[in-house]
Amino acid sequence: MSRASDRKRPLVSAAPADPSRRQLLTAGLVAGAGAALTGLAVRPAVAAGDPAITEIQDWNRYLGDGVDARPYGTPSPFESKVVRRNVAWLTADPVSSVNFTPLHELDGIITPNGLCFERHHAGIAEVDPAMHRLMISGLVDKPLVFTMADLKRFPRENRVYFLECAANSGMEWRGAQLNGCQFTHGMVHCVVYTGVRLRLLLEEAGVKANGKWLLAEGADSSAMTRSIPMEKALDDCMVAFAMNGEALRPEQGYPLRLVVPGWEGNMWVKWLRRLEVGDMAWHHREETSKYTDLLANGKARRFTWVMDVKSVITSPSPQAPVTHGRGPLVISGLAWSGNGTISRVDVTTDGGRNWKTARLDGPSLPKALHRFYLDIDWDGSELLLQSRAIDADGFVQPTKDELRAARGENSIYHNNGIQTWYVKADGVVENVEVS
Ligand SMILES: Nc1nc2c(c(=O)[nH]1)N[C@H]1C(S)=C(S)[C@@H](COP(=O)(O)O)O[C@H]1N2
Ligand SMILES: [Mo]
Repeated sequence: MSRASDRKRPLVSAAPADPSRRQLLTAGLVAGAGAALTGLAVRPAVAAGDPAITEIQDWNRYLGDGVDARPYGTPSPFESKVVRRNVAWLTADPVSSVNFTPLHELDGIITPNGLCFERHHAGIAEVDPAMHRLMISGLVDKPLVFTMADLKRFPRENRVYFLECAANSGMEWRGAQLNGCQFTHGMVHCVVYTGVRLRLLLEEAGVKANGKWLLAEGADSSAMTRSIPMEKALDDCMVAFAMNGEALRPEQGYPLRLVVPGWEGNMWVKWLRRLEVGDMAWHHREETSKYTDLLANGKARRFTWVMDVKSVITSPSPQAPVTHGRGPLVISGLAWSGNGTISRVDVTTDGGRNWKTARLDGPSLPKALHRFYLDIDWDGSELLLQSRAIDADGFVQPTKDELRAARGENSIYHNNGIQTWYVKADGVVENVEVS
């Protein structure tokens, strides 16, 4: 496997955080947070003569748009900074590239459709659904071709799943690099999928006894052929035509995508047009150098499909600094595991000396994002914030040092190490590492 030829390897341009300062942080940090609050004493900052109270605003004076003005609603113009962003130096060309979910601006567990990160190998295919077909071929009793209308006559189901690119956090393997959870962790999204259980379609075609693998292929010009073991295909995979209640977005594979719950994003083939049943993994034929994890000794891990337990604090974070000074502070973040549900998230404010159990809030669904909070009374001193997730199978999110000890620093994929945010006294937040 040739590393230089891997298009996903980032062209590192920024220097990692200054190691001398990192030591200083570890040595000199004073625990900055008091006990978690039960009743919050938020003292609203009301100033005498506040124009928001004393002045009549335009929206109070004039009629607004009518119900015919916005047939498809979009966010308030005041939210215009909440957008997907890319990192220009990361890839040579935006057509084969990635952008990132603005995790620091979101709450709850569902990613709005227009903010789901995009990863394309050959740009967005604009597919006419009337011309779209899904073919099931290969080692089956009865090869089948479905139209979209055919697929919508199968019993359907709704499931909430996260999708994480295996390269998420891949730029952080050698040290803190990108200043914001949008960039360090934003290759993940979580939506409600509506679709048909893949098992139903495979049963319709009748998989032969030696049919052990599926080759999934997309209709875009990259085709994005991926091999999927039959046990997974028959377990919880879906072919989905809707996300968050509406048709898939073109960016996410309209009109049809494969859903491979808990497994790395590259297998979730978009614009899905063909499923070929075979007796061996296509990996063995043509893809031996892709989606492997290169170790320090030159060997590579392969077939690392499950996305490991992981979490990140989304606020405060470098793009979401603390602007209100000391007092009550909501620490909020996301946790997820490809194994199932999250059973616990611990949060530290002092770089890992003391941990508190965060409050998981909202639905706890297997292979979906989980939202956690820790409500603290910030005394205004420096914080080193970290979160550590534990999944229902007992897997504990490792530190970055533990990961590097196990895998070296040549990897791109599967970096689920604990993230550190350095909150300064003025509320500015920076991506750092502590050891
Ligand atoms: N047909 C097709 N499917 C694809 C891709 C692609 O380029 N073409 N990219 C894959 C990769 S690497 C990832 S991480 C996910 C990203 O899904 P998203 O764009 O919905 O975030 O789609 C996967 N499916
Ligand atoms: Mo990916």
